[in-house]
Amino acid sequence: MSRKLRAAVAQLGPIHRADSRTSVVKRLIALLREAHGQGARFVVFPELALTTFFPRWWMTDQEEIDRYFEREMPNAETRPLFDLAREFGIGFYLGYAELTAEHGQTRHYNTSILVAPDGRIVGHYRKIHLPGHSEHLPNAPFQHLEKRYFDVGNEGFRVWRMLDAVIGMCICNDRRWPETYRVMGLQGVEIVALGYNTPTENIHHPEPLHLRMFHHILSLQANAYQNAAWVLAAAKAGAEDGFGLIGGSAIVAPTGEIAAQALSEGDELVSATLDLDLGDYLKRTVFAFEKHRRIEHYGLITSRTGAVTEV
Ligand code: CDT
Repeated sequence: MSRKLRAAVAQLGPIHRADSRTSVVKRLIALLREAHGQGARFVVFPELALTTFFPRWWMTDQEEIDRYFEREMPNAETRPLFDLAREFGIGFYLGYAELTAEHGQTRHYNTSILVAPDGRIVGHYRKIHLPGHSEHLPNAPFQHLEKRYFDVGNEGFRVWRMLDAVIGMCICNDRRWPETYRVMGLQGVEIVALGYNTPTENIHHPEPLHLRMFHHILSLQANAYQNAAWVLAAAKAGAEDGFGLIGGSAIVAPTGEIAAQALSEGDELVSATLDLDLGDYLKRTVFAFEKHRRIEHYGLITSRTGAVTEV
């Protein structure tokens, strides 16, 4: 008998700078109720789901920056979400900005958590591939200051067993890098959960708008297939204070096919029934890692960061 899991991605429309966390959590709760109505047992919320995508703003006052970060999770604002999820018996992924202290040092991470249906936080991931820049770009239409506001994640790409599935997490830009999925694939991942905030415009190069969506979905489909895993991707979408984010939240099957996709740029839930055994034939055949991988030829992947042409 194949293992089935009803799961959903909960896309959020824009969150403006002036929006309170309390108002955002009400929206998350409305999506959670909808997910429950559709029989979902696992819901993926976006990256930095509690606030606007603040790395677009240049800020120098650390107190102002720290207002976008959470010092504990759950906290007073998010507790109602945790409580209702536990009541419904729904597990979830939630992205937020984490402020913590490590060895006496203050750290800022772009974080996601995996919360079990009983309300326990079972997994924690800190974004590794931080995109953008750390200096002010006065001529750009907006900033992408993740390299300024966040430390690089220090916990690797891990997986957890929850809801009878092996679940891994990553965040936004991580989804463009095959290494992200392969490290999880080598731990037997069955579901990769991820949230994202992808601007409609590339501030570094004039890129046609349609390519933003194409590269997003291409990355999900290729990596789902190559690791025979489900990929559940939840966007924050629409215009936040006038700055556009792509939608396109999607559930992609281990075959690389799109099982469900959001149509709007607003709050929208899409769900699907995941057959967790669907990827097994790929793991036994074309992507039987233990038979076909040739690690003796992959050394450069971990010994070299940038491309060097020696010919
Ligand atoms: N949030 C985030 O990581 N956004 C990046 C923008 C990079 S521009 C190519 C993303 O990969 O979508």
